[in-house]
Amino acid sequence: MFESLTDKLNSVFSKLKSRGKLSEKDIKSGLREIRLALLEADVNYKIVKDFIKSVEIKSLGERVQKSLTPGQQIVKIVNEELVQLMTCDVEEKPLPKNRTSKLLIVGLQGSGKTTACGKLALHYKKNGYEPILVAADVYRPAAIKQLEMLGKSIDIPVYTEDTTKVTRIAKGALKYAAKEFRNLVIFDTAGRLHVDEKMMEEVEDLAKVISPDQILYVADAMTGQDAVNSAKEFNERLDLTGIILTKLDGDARGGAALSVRAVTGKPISFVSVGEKLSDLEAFHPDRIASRILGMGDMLTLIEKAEAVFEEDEAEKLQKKLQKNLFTLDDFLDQLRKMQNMGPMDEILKMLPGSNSKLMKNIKVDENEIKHIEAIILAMTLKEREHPDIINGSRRHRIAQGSGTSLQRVNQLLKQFDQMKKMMKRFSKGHFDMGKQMFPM
Ligand SMILES: Nc1nc2c(ncn2[C@@H]2O[C@H](COP(=O)(O)OP(=O)(O)OP(=O)(O)O)[C@@H](O)[C@H]2O)c(=O)[nH]1
Ligand SMILES: [Mg+2]
Repeated sequence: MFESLTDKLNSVFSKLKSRGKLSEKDIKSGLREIRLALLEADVNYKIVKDFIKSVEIKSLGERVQKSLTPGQQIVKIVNEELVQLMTCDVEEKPLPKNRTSKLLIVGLQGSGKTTACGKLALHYKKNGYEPILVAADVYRPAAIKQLEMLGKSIDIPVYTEDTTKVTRIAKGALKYAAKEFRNLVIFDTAGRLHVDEKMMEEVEDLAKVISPDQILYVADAMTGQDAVNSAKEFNERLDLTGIILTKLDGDARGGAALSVRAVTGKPISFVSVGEKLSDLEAFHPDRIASRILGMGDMLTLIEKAEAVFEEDEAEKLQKKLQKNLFTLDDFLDQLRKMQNMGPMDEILKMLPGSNSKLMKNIKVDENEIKHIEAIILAMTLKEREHPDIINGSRRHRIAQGSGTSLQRVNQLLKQFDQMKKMMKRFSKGHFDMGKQMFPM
């Protein structure tokens, strides 16, 4: 996410930070480079102009904090301006649970609407809502099938009707929701262009019939300014309430993320960072700014961890560690949960300093976890609980049974042992972050 923009900004910042004092000329040339980086990132040119102006005024202004070097001061200002750029003054209202809320999902073809409907349904289900999905994309039978499959995978009903009149489907869906006491109805619609008058009228009619609580425009971040411009056109017809930016995982530049709020005046409500239904994140301007500046995003990381690890789990683990009852099965369980947080390299990017050379050199091999899994599953239950009994001949058997090698089995047992020791120290409060960052 945003790799190329982050790299460029960081090279400007490291130049600025390497000097003790900054002359007006240094600042101006730094700003020129930031301007170029933003334009290359496909940020709207007018927004770039205003942005640079505002950073310039603040940088040359009097308010210089003594605790920061001039270079750090500029990074701080850029950070504040980035947050400002993506922040919407209108606060988004949470959806009530005591009546049926309606979400209308619209956008261009292939932008990720149907997937976003599935992601929203899962998100709200996890937050105590009872959603249904409605297939209002009636022109392709495959579109209805796709939504039905998504719904099935997360156990959420999908309402369909055999007609091409979307308003009729909508009325049917709302009746169904009322009958079944469902408090959230999510409408998936066909992709359309704002210049297609007939299709735009269709979605306007649909909006009139359902009077949605939210109309969310799904924009493919990878298409940069095109996404932003079409969001603006849709907004003029439909009065959007928010934007879902998709495919941010593939967006190295960040132009859409940085421009769309300012151009449309509407907030980014969610971002989508992968194809899996759990790859949806609430949008926080400060966290995204922090990621753009390569400062990581610890809060999102913690939330992701909280979503997969149960609340009292840490406590249970700690007890097990203290009593020396932490087994290889527990180890495997932890690894699997970590995998559920998303692709490992995306997770690493949320750590501060992830753009440093050291971090970039860390290659995560997802196959490694498959090997570990195979090795642990090839052990007997007793071996998993008491790895101490795994002697030479057992090691040979496990290597063969798992289709790996003796070396890998040895390596895993050693890692497990080290990890246990480290976690024990951690739980006793003797944790030295610097030395123990990468114990494995
Ligand atoms: N990498 C990545 N892929 C995504 C994301 N969101 C959607 N996709 C993929 O993009 C493709 C199109 O997604 P759909 O949800 O079918 O798009 P749509 O807007 O419903 O498409 P139409 O109904 O044809 O207009 C699919 O292959 C999705 O898996 C995302 O955040 N990241
Ligand atoms: Mg679709």
